[in-house]
Amino acid sequence: MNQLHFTFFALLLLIPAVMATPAPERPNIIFIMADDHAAQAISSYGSWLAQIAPTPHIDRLATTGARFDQVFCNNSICGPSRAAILTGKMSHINGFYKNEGGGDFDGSQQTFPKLLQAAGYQTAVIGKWHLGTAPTGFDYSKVLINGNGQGTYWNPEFQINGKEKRVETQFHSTRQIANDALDWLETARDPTKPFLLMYQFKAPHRNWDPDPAYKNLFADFDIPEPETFNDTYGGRTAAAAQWQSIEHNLNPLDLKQTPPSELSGNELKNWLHQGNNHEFWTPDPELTGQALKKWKYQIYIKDYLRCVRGVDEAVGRMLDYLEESGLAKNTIVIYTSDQGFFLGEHGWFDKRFMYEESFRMPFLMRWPGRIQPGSINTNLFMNIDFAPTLLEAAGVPIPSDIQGQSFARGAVNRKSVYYHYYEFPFWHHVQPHYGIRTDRYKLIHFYYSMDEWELFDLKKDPSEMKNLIHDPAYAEVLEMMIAELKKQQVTYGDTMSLDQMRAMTDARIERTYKEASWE
Ligand code: SGN
Ligand code: CA
Repeated sequence: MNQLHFTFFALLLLIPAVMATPAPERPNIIFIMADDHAAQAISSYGSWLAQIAPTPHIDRLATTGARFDQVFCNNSICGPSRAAILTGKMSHINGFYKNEGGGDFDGSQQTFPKLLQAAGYQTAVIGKWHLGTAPTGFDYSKVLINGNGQGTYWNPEFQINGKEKRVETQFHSTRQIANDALDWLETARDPTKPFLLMYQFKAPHRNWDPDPAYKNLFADFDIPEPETFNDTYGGRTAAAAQWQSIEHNLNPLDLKQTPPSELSGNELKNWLHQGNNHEFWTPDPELTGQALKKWKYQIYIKDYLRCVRGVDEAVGRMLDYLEESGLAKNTIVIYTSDQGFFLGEHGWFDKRFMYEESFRMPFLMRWPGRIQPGSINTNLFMNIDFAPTLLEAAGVPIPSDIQGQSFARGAVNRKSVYYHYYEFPFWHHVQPHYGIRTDRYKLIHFYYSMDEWELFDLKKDPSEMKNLIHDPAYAEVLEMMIAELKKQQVTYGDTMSLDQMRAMTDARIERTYKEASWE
């Protein structure tokens, strides 16, 4: 056999072997996260807002991937949720418990972007970060730093790669972040490596200041109120004690009111923030009670949904780019939010409570070739599962200290999800609490300056209006739930005494990051 024939035969033998085990191509990952975007404001989740305020682009991820219906947050505020996502660990393990007085994120610890980077991924984060310290584990970062890390809708200030500061004056924050993400893909991506892009909006966070391009949306009609709009909180003491009600706590700044022209400095600031400390404010002494609440709701919900529209269109631009560039076929795309939000349910805005609206995170995921288009996943998942899931998807071993479980294969073995919220009294006066939720029941303990337990049967009472804690018909369920709660606390190592937990709430850990001097 001459050389040519040998090569030919060798090739013939090789081809089937190669076809049977193709070299695994590691997927790119685009992790899109909005701020305070409730599932109720994503049309594929089908709420009372779905027809009025559709999100056709975010919905594309549901039709080409999966909609996850039971994904929950460990601690429903910004920094703590983001820290849990990055580390795959609960707040008491990753050390980031609170936004207010909670210090800075310890960026020297293990995070999933660091592990991906070490495994050869090119990594970038663009947009909201809100963890104090500069991002670690990223080849490129451009994150919002003004407004104590919240960023602003207009003239947002960014920190680039932990060094250069830049105020962007041309576009609304949503458009700016969208431009920056596309620009990074187009000009900075290393085509020899897979990538992770964390693409994180400020919108639709308070004070819900949309791009003027959307100012006429919903202009000539009222948005319906949700069913529990006029909840009176019977049997739920902590719910009655909050400061996040539409009627009492939306302030003139939220409501886009023009302050008296003679005010300036602190006087102006105080005028704009009436309501933050539960002080009553109305634009007109005649406008009170239900009429005032309805008036405030319309302004709030319309601006919120206008901000969502901007995010939806930005997501559309990204999905179009992925199609046009050919990247779509090997890119995992996730859309989520750092937590849920109340859109008038129970009469509220904001989050923090372990009630469904704020505890639940929207989560849509496209993974070509792996997730059946149009599927709906109803497994119980948590934000601490994202890190191990993405590591597994990238073929990177999952470190044993990660507390979440990978759902890269579709499901995890879990009876309940665990929650623990610490921040009090500011903002919003929501009692610290912990609890568990199974497929059907939820048990919550509000413990800081009250000792109140709540039990809900989500099948019979999905809006959580009826606390069953003293209902003898649920005695057995309660016993089962208490046992499950204790089990989860041991599993996650959240076994502090109530006094130690209260100390976490009381701690005021200074941020080392200060807006003016963060150089
Ligand atoms: C700001 C808001 C609060 C909000 C927190 C936390 N007030 O302080 O209403 O709960 O952020 O939000 S504001 O008047 O300054 O907008 S989080 O998303 O960062 O957790
Ligand atoms: Ca948030």
